[in-house]
Amino acid sequence: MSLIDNHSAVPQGHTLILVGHGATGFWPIFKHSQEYLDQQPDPINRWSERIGNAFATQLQGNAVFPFTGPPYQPFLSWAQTNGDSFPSPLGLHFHRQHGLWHAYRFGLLVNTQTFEHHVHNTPTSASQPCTGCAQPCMTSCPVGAFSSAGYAVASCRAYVAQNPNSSCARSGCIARLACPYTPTSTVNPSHDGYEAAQHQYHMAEFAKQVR
Ligand code: B12
Repeated sequence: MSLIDNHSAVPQGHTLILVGHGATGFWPIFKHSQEYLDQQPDPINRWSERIGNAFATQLQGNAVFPFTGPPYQPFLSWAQTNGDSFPSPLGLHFHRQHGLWHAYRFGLLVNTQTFEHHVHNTPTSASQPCTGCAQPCMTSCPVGAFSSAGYAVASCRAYVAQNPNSSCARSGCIARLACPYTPTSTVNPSHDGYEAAQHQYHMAEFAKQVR
């Protein structure tokens, strides 16, 4: 059942809190979780459900998840509406604080009244450094998967699947890594902040999807 019926509008009297993370912080916690360690499929989705539903219960609200679908809930459009992010040339969104290295894990739909003293719903505006950038992200993909025509998912996936020892598969998407912006949330500015195991996990999951 969808809590947000038309897949975009937040019901009146409710506030949607998007919960996600930048490059750092998530993996050190997640890698010790029961979901990661139990070797069952979709550990991040199951972790997100456990944590998201627990928060929702505490806040007497409901959790929504980015992976429920198709049709999928428009997490990135929601983030953009709030001024948190905007579409980068890659299609991935650029977050005002985390650059290209952010992802959402769940949303919390709560009664606004419960939060009226806590929620400061002032939309912010993500700065747009892509505009003046040489955009090395668009020219660094080994199979040219990103162009003005969009994202060639099949070429990207085939390359990663057939080249498990490539830089993309071992150290993360080269196009995403080419972004010169240093996230303010990254502890070590010379690195995107993901652990190698985190890159490898995400790229392996991506490579094995049949969609
Ligand atoms: C289906 C899907 C995919 C598909 C197809 C993507 C596509 N081009 O259509 C596949 C499997 C290929 C994919 C891949 C990846 N995805 Co993906 N994906 C989704 C998912 C589940 C649904 C997208 C959708 O149809 N939404 C419905 C529409 C209505 O939502 P929307 O907000 O209005 O639409 C926005 C997106 O379509 C976005 N968009 C447009 N073009 C592209 C291209 C890319 C590459 C991406 C990621 C997004 C994107 O712009 C729209 C708004 O401006 C979302 C989660 C979600 N619920 O949105 C994650 C999501 C978009 N993916 C995400 C990520 C991180 C990835 C990967 C980088 C994962 C990885 N490997 O680490 C890869 C990209 C490949 C790479 N080079 O590494 C993040 C994006 C975060 C960000 N910074 O922008 C999301 C939001 C998931 C999350 N938990 O946060 N993904």
